[in-house]
Amino acid sequence: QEASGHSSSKPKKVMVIGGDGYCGWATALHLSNKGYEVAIVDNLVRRLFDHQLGLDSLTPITSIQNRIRRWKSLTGKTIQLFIGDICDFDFLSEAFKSFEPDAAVHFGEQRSAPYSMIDRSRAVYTQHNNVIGTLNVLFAIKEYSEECHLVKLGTMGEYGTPNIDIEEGFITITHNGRTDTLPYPKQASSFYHLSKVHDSHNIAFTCKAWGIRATDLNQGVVYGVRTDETAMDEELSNRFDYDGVFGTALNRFCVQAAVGHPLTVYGKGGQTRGYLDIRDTVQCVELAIANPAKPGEFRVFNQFTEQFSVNDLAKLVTAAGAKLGLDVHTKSVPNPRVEAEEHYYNAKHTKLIELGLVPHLLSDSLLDSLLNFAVQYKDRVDTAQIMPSVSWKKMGAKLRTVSV
Ligand code: NAD
Ligand code: USQ
Repeated sequence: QEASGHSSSKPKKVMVIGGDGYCGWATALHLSNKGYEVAIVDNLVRRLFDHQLGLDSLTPITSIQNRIRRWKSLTGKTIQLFIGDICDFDFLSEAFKSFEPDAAVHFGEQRSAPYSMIDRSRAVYTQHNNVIGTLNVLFAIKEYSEECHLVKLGTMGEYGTPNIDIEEGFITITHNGRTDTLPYPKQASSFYHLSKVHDSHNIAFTCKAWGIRATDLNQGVVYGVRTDETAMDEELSNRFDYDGVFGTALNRFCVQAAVGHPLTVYGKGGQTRGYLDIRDTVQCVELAIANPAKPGEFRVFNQFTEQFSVNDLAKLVTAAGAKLGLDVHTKSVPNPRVEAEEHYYNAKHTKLIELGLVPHLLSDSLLDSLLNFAVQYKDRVDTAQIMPSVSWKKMGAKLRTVSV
């Protein structure tokens, strides 16, 4: 499809910031496979968090250098690599000047809500890393690649759980007889989710002030592991987090079922969110790049395919486990978070479908394969990492050290 913006040429060069992470690695390979020239920018801090907290991916992952070498040897395609911190503007400037991207996909943030709620230092780190990193990307685009389209990973959690339908970014309100279309109200519920709200405001402002072209992808919770490209070779394996800090709901439940740990439903389990398969993450990002925002346009897409409550997920995993001979139980865990446990939830998600997204819906066969995958790696599971260890209410200024 032809680019819809100012320049009608198809974007060719894509910078994937955070390209060593879960969504970023799958996306970098997918775009490379589709013929885009790809550069990964990453400071590898996600690997450092694992070392600091004593965590590990369920799947063994090799170094980013080995990953890229393997990709080249299998496909003949080159991925450039810039190792550094996007909060360091000199580094980011060099990467922009050297690569000259047509699009920058920005995954490179601290993305765990529990991590941001460990203590003051982690809350401050998260907001500094995410907000300053994104500001630097905006300045780099303005200075060095004015035409570059920013595709920024936001989160459905920016909206919280209001008692009305959630729109895609904007809501038309009539107040005292006058009508306007305004940013949808934001009610994030962790210092991490709030960092995304701050990012969205900074991006919207620079689109207006400087004419930046941007797409904010408010993504739901991602599940799954294999994509066409990461499944090509063991050295291309993606990471898969199951621990109480970085693991997300459905991925965690599959690993818990595989090792015979009760499924950890927090509180009443009515917490409802939008979810999507990682194969759709890569598809959505590709669609956003191929159909760029216009100069000065701030677009918001809600990037998820289906809504589930945590109780729905537990039921689905229990039934899928039974088919594989796994005896799956659920345990209600006192909720370590502060969030509504029974609430209305109905979020729009039509804009990516209109651009051509064909969703991979959560199916029995996908659950079977995810569970089989978890069973395959179950000897690598450290069951001590499964229960949640971060409390929204108990966090404070005191530095929390990790006890052995
Ligand atoms: P991840 O932690 O696996 O990957 C993030 C990557 O960014 C890591 O490789 C990390 O080293 C890098 N990074 C972080 N800060 C950086 C910095 N200052 N400079 C350079 N690199 C930096 O996370 P993910 O699950 O792949 O998520 C990617 C993005 O998608 C995040 O912005 C996240 O908020 C968003 N998102 C993720 C999910 C999900 O379920 N995983 C859902 C919705 C939105
Ligand atoms: N939950 C459980 N049990 C668990 C884990 C989670 O009941 O073992 C509940 C949580 O309390 C929450 C819901 O499941 O109500 C989702 O939690 P999660 O950890 O799967 O997801 P979340 O913290 O929201 O964060 C993840 C990603 C984040 C992304 C977000 C999208 O880590 O980067 O922004 O999903 S969204 O949820 O739409 O905001």
